[in-house]
Amino acid sequence: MPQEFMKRIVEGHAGETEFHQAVHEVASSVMLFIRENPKYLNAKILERMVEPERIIIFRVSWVDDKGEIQVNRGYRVEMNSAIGPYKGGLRFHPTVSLSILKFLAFEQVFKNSLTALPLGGGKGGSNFDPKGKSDNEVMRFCQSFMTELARHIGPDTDVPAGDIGVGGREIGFLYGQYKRLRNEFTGILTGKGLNWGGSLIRPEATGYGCVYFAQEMLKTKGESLKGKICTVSGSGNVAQYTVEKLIQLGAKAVTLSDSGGYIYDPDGICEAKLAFVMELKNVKRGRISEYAKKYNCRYFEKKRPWEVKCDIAFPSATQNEIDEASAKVLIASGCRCVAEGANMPSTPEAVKIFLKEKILYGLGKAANAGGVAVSGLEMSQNSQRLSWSREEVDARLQQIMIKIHESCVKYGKDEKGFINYVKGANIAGFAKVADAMLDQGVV
Ligand code: NDP
Ligand code: 2IT
Repeated sequence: MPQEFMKRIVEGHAGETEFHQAVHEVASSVMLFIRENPKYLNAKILERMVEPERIIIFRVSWVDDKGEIQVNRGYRVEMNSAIGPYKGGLRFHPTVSLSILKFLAFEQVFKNSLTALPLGGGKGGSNFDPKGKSDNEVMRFCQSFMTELARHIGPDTDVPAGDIGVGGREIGFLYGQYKRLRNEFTGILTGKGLNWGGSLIRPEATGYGCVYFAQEMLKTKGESLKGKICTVSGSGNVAQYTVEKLIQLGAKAVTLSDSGGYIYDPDGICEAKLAFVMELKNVKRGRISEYAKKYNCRYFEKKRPWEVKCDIAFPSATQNEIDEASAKVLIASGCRCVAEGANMPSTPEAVKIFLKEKILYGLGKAANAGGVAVSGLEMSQNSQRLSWSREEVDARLQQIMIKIHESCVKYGKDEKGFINYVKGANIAGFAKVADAMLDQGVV
């Protein structure tokens, strides 16, 4: 059945390799569970889950600073609304395609289910590249993008947020345009500014949550983060707050990267150095190589940080950034834990190695669920028209990450005590959505 099922996916979604990869991982994890529970088989739950409920594709025209007309493509993949309104980020990056967004939307369904909050799954974005664009160009693009998207979203229908290339600046421009079009001040996006409906801890949530998840994984071995050498990829939202939490918990983060290469700082990235990175990346929008110049450490052009010896790796940049060769190097150098801040950063071959070596492998849909979880909390606060304190949101985030870890253990622990987080997260995420779909009939 798995081969036949995958054959249909590959034929029916031709050329969408990232989507095939994400479906294959979930299907392999849940096949046995489905066979043991024929109600899911008979109702063709998995067949229905892989078919997006709706996909919107649209033209985004805008005028650049030179007065030239630019045309991009916009998307929203509304994957599954069985347990709540579609929820998931928007990605602005030149590599954005239907395959990328379908894989991300599919992952999001299971991730959101794991948070135990009422959130369906979706993802959207554009092949627009914010790099090198002025603030005004980004604003004009966002306004054009939202002019179409606004017809399809709503606080009880579909609530987008940020992802690669979409941070506080873009969410602001998108929100402004939505409000102008609809004349409504509602919680239509998450990751909003703090004085116009945003939640405290939302910017930090993915990185903090990923470190909390790593902490839970380490606890199962009687270990803690204190003194651990950590490699981190990326230098955007997720990477920055991963490093911040690692510093707070006494671990030592020694790398950061961007699409140009990585920096290796054997002394560790301290608070002052992190503040420099935040200014560099979020305000000046510069390159991580500047860090190496400023702090006199090494920069490895066009390379990824997995060749640096570490105890724990935090891939926090993009999909398929750890391949088979990198996984082998990580294992050989003594890495015993991988916590994925990014979505699907490890290739299937890399995952196979992590499972074979029985390391603590926390896959993205469990480890990085803290971001969307706090987005869910932002929606709750917006509905109440209240703002919760930093402490309250952080405490809830920690609790959610602990519960996600427990769900992984429930479905992923074998008789010898090994926890297969891939199996655990996929089955736990699947069961809740599947049961809701059964209850709601053939739709
Ligand atoms: P940002 O745009 O803030 O940062 C992305 C970082 O990754 C940048 O340093 C960027 O470098 C690097 N990067 C992006 N694409 C590539 C690439 N193809 N090759 C090498 N480096 C690359 O995004 P986020 O930090 O928000 O997202 C990072 C990852 O985390 C993504 O996989 C995202 O899906 C995932 N994620 C994000 C969540 C969130 O709340 N933001 C929640 C859960 C998961 P450069 O600047 O050179 O492009
Ligand atoms: O991949 C993700 O979970 C996100 N980019 C965050 C989604 C959200 O709705 O907060």
